[in-house]
Amino acid sequence: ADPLLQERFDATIAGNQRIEPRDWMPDGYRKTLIRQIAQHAHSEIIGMQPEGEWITRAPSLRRKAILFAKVQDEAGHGLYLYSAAETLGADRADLTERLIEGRQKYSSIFNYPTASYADVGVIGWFVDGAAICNQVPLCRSSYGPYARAMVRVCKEESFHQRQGYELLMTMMRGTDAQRAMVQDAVDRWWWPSLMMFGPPDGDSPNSARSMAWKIKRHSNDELRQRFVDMTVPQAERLGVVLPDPELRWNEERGRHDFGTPDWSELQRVISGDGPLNTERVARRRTAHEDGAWVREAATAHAAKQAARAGQ
Ligand code: FAQ
Repeated sequence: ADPLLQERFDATIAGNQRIEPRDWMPDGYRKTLIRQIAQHAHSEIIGMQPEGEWITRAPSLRRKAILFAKVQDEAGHGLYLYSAAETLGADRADLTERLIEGRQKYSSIFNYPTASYADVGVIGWFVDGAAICNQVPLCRSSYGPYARAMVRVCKEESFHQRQGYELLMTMMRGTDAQRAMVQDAVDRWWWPSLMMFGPPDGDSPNSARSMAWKIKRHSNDELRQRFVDMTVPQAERLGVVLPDPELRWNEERGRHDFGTPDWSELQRVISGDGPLNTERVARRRTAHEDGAWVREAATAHAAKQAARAGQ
């Protein structure tokens, strides 16, 4: 690389300025961003499925309208993120192929089943809560289009988290059976939610470089800790027990101590062997194939418009 270009890139990063699509950037920086942004986009799109399954079974019109809005927001997030990846030279059709062929990852969390309507609430509370912890710092990520996409995404995630918590509050005011459903969902989602932040820092091969480039602003363990500290008082308020006997306030650190997630489970789920990996990807593949006629029609329409404009 031209040393002057590298120098300018380094100075931009050091000065907390933004790298923009037309700026020179090292190949590794571009590749890392495409990897992370594509995985993030895929997560939003696959992430529509666990809750989407409950749209036809929502307990009231109000809950149905809320859930519709949330799942549509996730589709929107996926689309902003694919657009951000395109500014780096990635091709959207190619990214989708990689996802449905299992060559590109998406978040482990979306491979778990949703057993009851309480799961919709707990996903909002935990999964969107974890997404907020992870993504608020990404609003200061060094790559402009990614950072700007995160601003709107985070605002919508806050609404998602609140709707989940409000749903759970309502269920906790209900019957014993409803309270048991909430506790059961909390028990099943707690550890997988902690795994969303990625492997522990010592086993996170990408972290050091991504942090030096200011793509990531905090380590996986730091963000996991923030999530625990944020969630514990919310659990108390709600009246549920987080399923970790080692969870307690550490006066000296001013933070919570907590147990160790089963990292072998995370590795299994990431490598494709989670409870619903096959079903999630198959559903995405079917949706993509069923949508072929829409893409063909849109392409034919665009070609006609272009021909007309050229006349
Ligand atoms: N699942 O070296 P690191 C949402 C992979 S929120 C699957 O630490 P890195 C909102 C990692 O890719 C969820 N794979 O990697 C929503 C890497 O593999 P590679 C999406 C994981 O990138 C809510 C390898 O392990 N959010 O969608 C996971 O520095 C409700 C080694 O890991 C984002 O994507 C995992 N949990 O840090 C939607 C946020 N953890 O690529 C619907 C942006 C790690 O080398 C409903 N991404 N891996 O083959 C990030 O912040 C980072 O990419 C991390 C991983 C923190 C996820």
